[in-house]
Amino acid sequence: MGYTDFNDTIIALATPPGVGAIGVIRLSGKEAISKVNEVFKGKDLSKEASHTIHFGTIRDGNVIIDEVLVSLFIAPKSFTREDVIEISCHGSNYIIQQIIKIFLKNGVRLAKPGEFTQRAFLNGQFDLAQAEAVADLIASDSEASHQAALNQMRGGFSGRIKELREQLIHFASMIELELDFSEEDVEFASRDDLKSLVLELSRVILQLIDSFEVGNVIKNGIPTVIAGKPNAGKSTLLNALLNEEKAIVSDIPGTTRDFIEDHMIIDGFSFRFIDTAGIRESGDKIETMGVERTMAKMKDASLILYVFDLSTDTTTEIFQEINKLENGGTPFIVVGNKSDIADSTIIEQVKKDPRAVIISANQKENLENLKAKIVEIVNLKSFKTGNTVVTNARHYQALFETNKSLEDVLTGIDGQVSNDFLAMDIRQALHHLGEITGEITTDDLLANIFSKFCIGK
Ligand SMILES: Nc1nc2c(ncn2[C@@H]2O[C@H](COP(=O)(O)OP(=O)(O)OP(=O)(O)O)[C@@H](O)[C@H]2O)c(=O)[nH]1
Ligand SMILES: [Mg+2]
Repeated sequence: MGYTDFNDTIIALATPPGVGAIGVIRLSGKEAISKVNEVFKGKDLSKEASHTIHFGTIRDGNVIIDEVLVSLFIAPKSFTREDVIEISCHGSNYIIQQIIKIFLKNGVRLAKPGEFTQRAFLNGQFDLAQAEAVADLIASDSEASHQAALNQMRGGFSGRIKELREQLIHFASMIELELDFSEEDVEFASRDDLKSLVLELSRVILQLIDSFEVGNVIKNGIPTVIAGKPNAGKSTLLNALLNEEKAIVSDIPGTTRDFIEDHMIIDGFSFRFIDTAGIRESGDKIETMGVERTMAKMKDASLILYVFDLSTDTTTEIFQEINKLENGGTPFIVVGNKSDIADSTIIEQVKKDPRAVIISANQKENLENLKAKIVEIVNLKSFKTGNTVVTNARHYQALFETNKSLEDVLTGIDGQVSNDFLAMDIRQALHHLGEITGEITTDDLLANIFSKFCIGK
């Protein structure tokens, strides 16, 4: 049985629960207009044009519940492509509950999570990848993640994939046709053309696969680890960047034992700053575990802010440490801290390294330069992107599987395997491609995707 029953009319609060200036309740389905008409006193909505707004009251019997504005969207010109009504009422929990209750009493059903978007998908408003982008768009909290989601919702890579998929379908049918004429040894599908199509498809898919790392980072924040020796001022720096006393600061080396992280948006990028335990040999078991975790975090980071205490570290120590960082492979910034109490000679020497920024974390000096440097490095890694990026793990998985099948196709062409094997591999690739845009779906898959949406979307 399908997840959606199209004969139902559904209702849900579309705005966040809780008190607000207004609340918007959304209905969608065949009976949306007639059900609202039963309790709305103002105008006969069945006689009104689409995309119009009407003032009136919602009544439960003779009792007025609220004065409302009703927006009318007549199928198919609505989000779900069904008749849709949005009731804007006063944003009190009581009013919202009362209004929804009236409709539930009158045979309207409470929407499941994501059911409005699911109906939009099933009615052909957009493909599956676009529907999923709706959820990402709602969840996006930075310019970059917003852009990636918006891009995808408006078509993104769906168009290109659809186009290549259609060409591949053409080849598949040609090869299957050849099977019917196998006695006669004809070739409808040029193997050279097929090969270049598969190579082109592979290229696009590999690009999308590569973009997943970037996409994932955009969605979840760029992991930026603050590391260095104990007492270097890492926690002070975290607090200064966040403008909040998030981590404990003290002059006792080894204060931070576990990592502490928080989000921050700089120049439209979402960062995940992670303060870590100071790196040193320690007899303390817990501190040693902390140091191990720091090392692991540094490996997974997109960027390391390596903090030096310019008032105690020597240049030899500092350049040795920089050497080690270079071997680690992760991009890093040399943060020379405590400029307020450090010698000018060491400051001048460290400054020579183009990756260095000299700051005073507790005096909040030169933090703007540090932020600019952070953004500069991130820009180099092209996390900001007008290009389409894959942010969705399900798409990533399907692309990965597609690519495997395409490799089989290529090996098949080169090894001159029989047509039925070739056709099978192509069909397999088509299957995985179709999973992305939703030409191939199962009820389980749909239920799984849409259940992650909020109710009312
Ligand atoms: N003068 C001066 N002191 C600073 C500066 N930044 C941090 N400190 C001091 O340095 C000491 C250590 O700071 P923390 O931020 O706790 O250092 P940490 O690197 O997190 O240390 P652990 O958690 O032990 O690894 C504290 O007493 C801070 O007040 C600075 O820019 N100038
Ligand atoms: Mg600390």
